[in-house]
Order: sequence, then structure tokens, then C-alpha cells
Amino acid sequence: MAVASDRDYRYMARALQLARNGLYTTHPNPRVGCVLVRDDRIIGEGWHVKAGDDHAEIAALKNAQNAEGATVYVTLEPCSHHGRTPPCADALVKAGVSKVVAAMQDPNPLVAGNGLKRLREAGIETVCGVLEDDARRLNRGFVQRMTTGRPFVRSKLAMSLDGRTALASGESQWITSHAARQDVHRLRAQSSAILTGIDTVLADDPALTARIDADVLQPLRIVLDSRLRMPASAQLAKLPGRSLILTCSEDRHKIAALENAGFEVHQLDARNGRIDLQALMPFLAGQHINDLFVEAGPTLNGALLAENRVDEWIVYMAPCVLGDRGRGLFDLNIETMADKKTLKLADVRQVGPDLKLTYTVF
Ligand code: AOF
Ligand code: ZN
Repeated sequence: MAVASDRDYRYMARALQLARNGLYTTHPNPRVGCVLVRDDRIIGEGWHVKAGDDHAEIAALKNAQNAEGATVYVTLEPCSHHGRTPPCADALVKAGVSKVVAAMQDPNPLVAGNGLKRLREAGIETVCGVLEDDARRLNRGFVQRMTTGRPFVRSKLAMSLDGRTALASGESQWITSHAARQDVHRLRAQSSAILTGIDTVLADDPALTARIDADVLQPLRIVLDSRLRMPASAQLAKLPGRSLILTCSEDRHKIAALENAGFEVHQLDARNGRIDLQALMPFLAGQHINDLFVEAGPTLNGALLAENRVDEWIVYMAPCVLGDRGRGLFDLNIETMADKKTLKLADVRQVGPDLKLTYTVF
């Protein structure tokens, strides 16, 4: 394989920029961008918009019309399989391109190196690994689902300066600013699904939709409801798109009523009377969920933290005080300092008057 040049990095940066156009729409597919270059000039560009539509390479080929002798910069290895669309590797061979530079190999076991191999077999020079870290970060949910069978899990918390998420009465609207809540809508829009607990639904009757000024493929809405306390009148049932209830109840009568109301009900294994979180993650991956966004209360967040099931915690901290009688973030019983949960601070930034703290796990 050849070595990458400065020019390769520059064009790959452009391809990544194009891939980001699909941030809110490609799931369960990855976000992919592609640039075609000849004589140090861009002759075609494209990106993957949504599953079932052209892959990035095909969009760029169509944009260029004639790509003979071109170098292809693509943020993911061209596919070699027949999915919803035919293989991009074959289309590139047919178009007569002379070189393909990919940011990373496709972790999809149906591809996994075969796309690049097919190109090399056709006499096309290949390079892989240019701006690979950026490409992986853009599709970390897709990569994690393909390689581990679990989605990338991100949980959002909103708290006061003194670490409270609601008053003792349960009242919590609003602690953080409008700017922080807008930021949350962008995070929702990047996710394949939003997960919450039944207590949150009973308290707030939320819509769990991403409301931003852009085209968004709305995330699935998923509620953990082990005992089927969901009211058939909940707002979630009436929204377009899928709302799932995950339960361990076998009450056929209630299940039928909720299905009639518009919910999809799935039964999962129970552990200590609650949905087994270990079984939950492969179930979600089976639903093609790359990025899971958790917006839940202290019970579910406590369990997720205790079992280490979250990859990234996002905490918005508002400059207000709710007092010691307010509710905390995690319903956890920790007896000794040795048992405390420790996270790793990955990023700090200001959003309006609030702080946005990003933590990862060790
Ligand atoms: C590419 N270019 O732009 C994308 C790729 O069902 P399909 O046909 O859409 O195929 C989906 C799979 O193709 C997906 O899981 C991933 O392996 C690859 N995505 N490949 O060459 C693209 N989006
Ligand atoms: Zn493809």
C-alpha cells in the first residue's frame, strides 16, 4: 500500500466535511463523504444522505460524470456487497478511477477489507488510514455496533450547580437554559434512538423528538416499562414513527391495548424484577441502533452507571442552586469511598449560561 501525502489529508478533510452532511439522516448506515480529484482539482463530490439512497461514491460519480483516471477520497472503504444498493467497489472499477484513498476499513463484516481488495485486484492503487481517527469518531456508533454488537450509549443529565436534577416535588422544568436545551435537540438528532424510563414518561409525557432547523430522520423512541404502567393516552403513541415499549410483563391484555394505541411492545428478560440491561444492548443493536441517547431519571441512570453501560455522559450544569432537598442524578447506594464511581473528564465548554461537561469511562 502507498503512503499518504499532504494533499491526501486535505482532500480527505473535505470528504469528512461532506460526510457530516449526513449527521442527522443516515442511520442505521454510516455517514460517508467522497471527493473525486484529477490534476489536483475536485471534479466531483458526494455524500450518503440516507439508507436506500446512493452511497457517497455513487453520488460523487454522478456529480463528476466522467471520473476516468481520478483519485477517489472516501471516508469509509467502498462496499463490496449487495445491500439496499449494489457494490461501490464495482462502480469505481467500471468508472475507471486510478486510485482510492479511504479513511478507514468498513467494520461491517459483509465488507471488512473486501472492498479494497476488489479494487486492488482490478489494478487500482489503494491507501487506507488517512484521517482515520476523525472518520471513526464520526461513525463511532456504527463502528461499535458492527464490532461489539452493542450501540454507542450516551446519557444526558441536566443539573444545578449543587448537583440537583429536580426539586423534591419532582418539578424540573427548566433547570438549564434554552441554549443548552437546543444543544440537546442536536444530540437527539444525531441518535438512532432515545431511551427513557416509564417514570419520566409518567411525570412529563415527553415527545422525545429532535426539534432543530434541519432535515432529521427522527430517532426511535424507547421506554423501559417493566410492569407496563404506560398509559395508552401517552403523547408518544400518537407521534409519527416508532415508539417502543420494552417490558418484562406478560399481561396480554395490556400489551394489546398499548399496541392498539400505536406502541410496539417487546418483551425482554428480567433481572430482579427489572429489564435486564445486559440483554437490552444486543436487543437495541438488533434494532439497528448505532447511537443510543439516554434521557432518563436517577433510577435508570443509577443502574446504567452501576453496570458501566454508558460510553459517554453529558452533563449540563446550570448556574442555579436547588438546595439539599432536591433530587440527585443517580439512585445508587455507595457505602465506602473505595466504591465510588469515577469518570474521566473529556471536554468542557460553555453553552449559553451553562456548562457542558463530557465524561467518558475508564
Ligand atoms: C459505502 N459508501 O456511502 C456507505 C457505505 O444497504 P446499503 O446498500 O445502503 O449498504 C449499507 C452498508 O454499506 C453499511 O452497513 C456499510 O457497510 C456500507 N456503507 N458504504 O461504500 C457509503 N454508506
Ligand atoms: Zn457502497
